[in-house]
Amino acid sequence: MLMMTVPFKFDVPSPDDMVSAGLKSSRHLRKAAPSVDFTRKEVMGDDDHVAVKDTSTDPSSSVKLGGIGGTSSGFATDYCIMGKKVMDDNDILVEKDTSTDPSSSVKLDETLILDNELQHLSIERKPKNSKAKIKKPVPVLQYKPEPWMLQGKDLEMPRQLNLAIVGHVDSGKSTLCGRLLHALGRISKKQMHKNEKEAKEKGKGSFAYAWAMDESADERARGITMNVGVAYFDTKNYQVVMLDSPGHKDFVPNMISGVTQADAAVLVVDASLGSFESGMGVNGVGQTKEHSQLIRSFGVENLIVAVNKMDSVEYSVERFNYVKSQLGIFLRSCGYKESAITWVPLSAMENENLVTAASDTRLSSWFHGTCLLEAIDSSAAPHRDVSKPLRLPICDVISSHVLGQVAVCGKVVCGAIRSDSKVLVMPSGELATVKIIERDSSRLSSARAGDNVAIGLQGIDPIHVMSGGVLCHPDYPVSVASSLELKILVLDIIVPILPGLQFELHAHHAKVSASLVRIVSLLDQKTGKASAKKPRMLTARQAAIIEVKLEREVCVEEFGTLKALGRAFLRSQGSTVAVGVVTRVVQAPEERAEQAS
Ligand SMILES: Nc1nc2c(ncn2[C@@H]2O[C@H](COP(=O)(O)OP(=O)(O)OP(=O)(O)O)[C@@H](O)[C@H]2O)c(=O)[nH]1
Ligand SMILES: [Mg+2]
Repeated sequence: MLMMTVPFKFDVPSPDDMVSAGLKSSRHLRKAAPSVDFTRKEVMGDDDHVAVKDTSTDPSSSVKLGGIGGTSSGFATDYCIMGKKVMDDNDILVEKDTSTDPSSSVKLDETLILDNELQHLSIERKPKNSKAKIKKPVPVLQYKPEPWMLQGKDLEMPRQLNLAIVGHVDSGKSTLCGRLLHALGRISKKQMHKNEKEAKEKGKGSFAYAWAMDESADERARGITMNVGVAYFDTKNYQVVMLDSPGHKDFVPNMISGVTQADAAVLVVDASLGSFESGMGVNGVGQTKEHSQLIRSFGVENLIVAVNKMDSVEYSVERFNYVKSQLGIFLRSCGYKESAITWVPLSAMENENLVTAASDTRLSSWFHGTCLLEAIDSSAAPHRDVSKPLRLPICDVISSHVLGQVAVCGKVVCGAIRSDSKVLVMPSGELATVKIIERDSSRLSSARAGDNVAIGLQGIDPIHVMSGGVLCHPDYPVSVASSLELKILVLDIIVPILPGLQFELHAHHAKVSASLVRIVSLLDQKTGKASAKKPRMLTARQAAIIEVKLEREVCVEEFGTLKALGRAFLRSQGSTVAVGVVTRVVQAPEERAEQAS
């Protein structure tokens, strides 16, 4: 039985909120393209304008696509994609032990993958007529994909690869992204020249390439990335959706939210003396480690490690080997297999080993592996699951001339969506008609699992559409939880976790205040078995089953049903205290009553 708890409300903004509010949330902006200026309410773009609804801070606020960087980048201009955070697979083997706790619904003999997808979000408005159109759900087992989902000319488009760029602050992530885009012709000469000139004028000449990604005035003034930036480029095998994450520790929530959609990741480390060490946390917590853990918890199994700034160590093979051995030990401890890590020494600044093999003999004399672009192109194809009913977690809600008054952005995590079909918008339970589907500004008639798209909706009041919600197949609504049972792994915390702890729970793009109702059982990390003793508290590195009460209903699925919607991050006082997976969804009472009737 659940303990009664008083719903938790943040009377002061949480550290995560303060970070996000200052940033208008960690939106994924389409970088190197006409961008959203969050400091202004309205900015007209050349081709279109976009209004971005930031339901987290001001439901009525809107901004329009404009051109901080002008429209000369050669990128399409219609809308911006926003997204936020993530966590993933820390494999803990857990065996079911119903003998100790029959109430726990932990699936035995399963590999626990702690996955997490977070996006900053705070939904203040309660939709009217909650769950108005939800029919009695059809059991998912009865679901069969329709023929159009498995064939059609849209399937011939290049596959998308959502690529997260992560790593310690100042390791050169944005510079690397900018360099890649420039080398691949995605940034015009004119735009590059402008960035160089302006960066120089501001005394930040070395950030000229990073400015292709860091477009806001704040980011440029501080010389750090705050929001996750999105840019596109093509390889032989993929259309890559590049997600440039912030490395600064204050912006981990944004990083998490940004990489929630990642299929693959590039971990950028700074090879220069002292910098690699600080990323590893020699003088405190380093984000090289934190990001590697988080990205693993999101289910990203293959990692490309870009050992950057090799120019600053004279392309020394000894330094590269040192970085590789030190970081390699840690990555293996996070659960990455040796064979799943590709090591690429490079210099983003000097454009060595990015899109072609190194030309500097100090590097080419000893490194004969793949350049970064080849490594990205060789990434394993993401699994596209169309066998399950449609789930599209809403990353953000926008409106534009092209897409219409109500449009959403996000990645289809399973199933497929087609123009002119109906979708169920959860958790409001309202039906809407899909009018437009766009992928990187190209119009599609349908989109399938794995596609990162913008969807224009019709026949729905915007009040019923919110980030953190989920577009579903009308007959198969996603679960809506008011309480959850979670299997968690506690991170390196100092203050123990006790029942009653109030925290923020992040699941895909949803964020909600929650409280720890009880610790069901402690799990032995080696055997995965629940210990007989009822723990009073949880400390660093412990694994446990817990029950949490949510202040507001959230769309989630059990991890065993759908991984992408079954991951959760627990954050308190501005840091991630635990990562977990949903083992049981306790549905909202009204929904249970409806289903019973
Ligand atoms: N020497 C050298 N400096 C580099 C290289 N790549 C980036 N830098 C410099 O490192 C600094 C930080 O670069 P950014 O690209 O902003 O780093 P970042 O990882 O995006 O930083 P955050 O997003 O704030 O975490 C800038 O001054 C860059 O010029 C490189 O290959 N060699
Ligand atoms: Mg950056």
